[in-house]
Amino acid sequence: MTGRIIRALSGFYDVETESGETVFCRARGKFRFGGETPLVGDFAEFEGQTVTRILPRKNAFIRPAVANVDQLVVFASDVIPVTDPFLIDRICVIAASRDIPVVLVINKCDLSGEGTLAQIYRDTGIVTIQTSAETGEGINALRAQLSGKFSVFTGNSGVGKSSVLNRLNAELHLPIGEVSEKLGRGRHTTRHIEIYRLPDGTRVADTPGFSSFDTERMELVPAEELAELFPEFAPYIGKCRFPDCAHLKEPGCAVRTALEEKTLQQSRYDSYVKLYETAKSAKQWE
Ligand SMILES: Nc1nc2c(ncn2[C@@H]2O[C@H](COP(=O)(O)OP(=O)(O)O)[C@@H](O)[C@H]2O)c(=O)[nH]1
Ligand SMILES: [Mg+2]
Ligand SMILES: [Zn+2]
Repeated sequence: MTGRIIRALSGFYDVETESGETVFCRARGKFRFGGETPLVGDFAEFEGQTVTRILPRKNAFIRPAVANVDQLVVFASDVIPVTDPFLIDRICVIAASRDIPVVLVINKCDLSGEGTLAQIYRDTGIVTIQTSAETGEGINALRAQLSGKFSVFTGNSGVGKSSVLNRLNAELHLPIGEVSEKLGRGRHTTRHIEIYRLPDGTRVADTPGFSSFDTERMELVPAEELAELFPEFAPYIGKCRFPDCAHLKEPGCAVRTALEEKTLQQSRYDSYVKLYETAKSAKQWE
């Protein structure tokens, strides 16, 4: 039989069958499918209660550890906790480099209204939805965006991923965390990755938030590929004086001109430069 792994906990797997049942499985022996560990989102063959084979993946992430993702939903907030736009940009670039669509959800808009993040991302070409798990604002727009796909919720702890998922399906009752007023940081209430079912074949994986440890170990995209992964840079690429312009300090740079004219957002450009420099210095150490 084949099914999809919807939960993984220390060597045990919940597998959803085609008929919608959940079978509790363990993996065969000391599990190594040619070095691959089964991931949440994997389609797998199983016999009885043993997973015997992982089917080829469309894509896979290590942080968060999920496979066969249709879209990544990056959660952020302008208020307790404040999301660093660099974290958003970093995730967007990794997803774009693998052709995985991204949706940016700016939650807690009941507390912040049209805040800083909405302004930064308005003209980036990134699909952005403002939501409130408190008032329900934007929840239907998000529901429409999720419909029929397998989406993975990601973002820093405490921004409201689990709260929004509870809003999307009132039967879930996922535990939510307190955000410490003092630290402005969320606690990691969600400790594992699990796929939840919504109507119309919609699937959503809730994941624990990122720690700084995770972000330090996120994969790097080669410096030369970065500019094309910022969709709003597109009109300027190829218009710089030097064909190999890195858009850093070169004279006659169309990207920097757009920045000076405020057509591009400083925050996005700063992320580009930071990612560029990180990728370059990592390469030197190789
Ligand atoms: N005011 C307000 N609080 C929210 C909203 N969404 C979540 N919270 C609160 O933020 C805290 C963290 O929520 P949680 O869903 O656990 O965040 P997660 O770590 O991203 O899953 C909880 O105290 C929630 O009640 C929202 O839209 N508005
Ligand atoms: Mg959570
Ligand atoms: Zn340039």
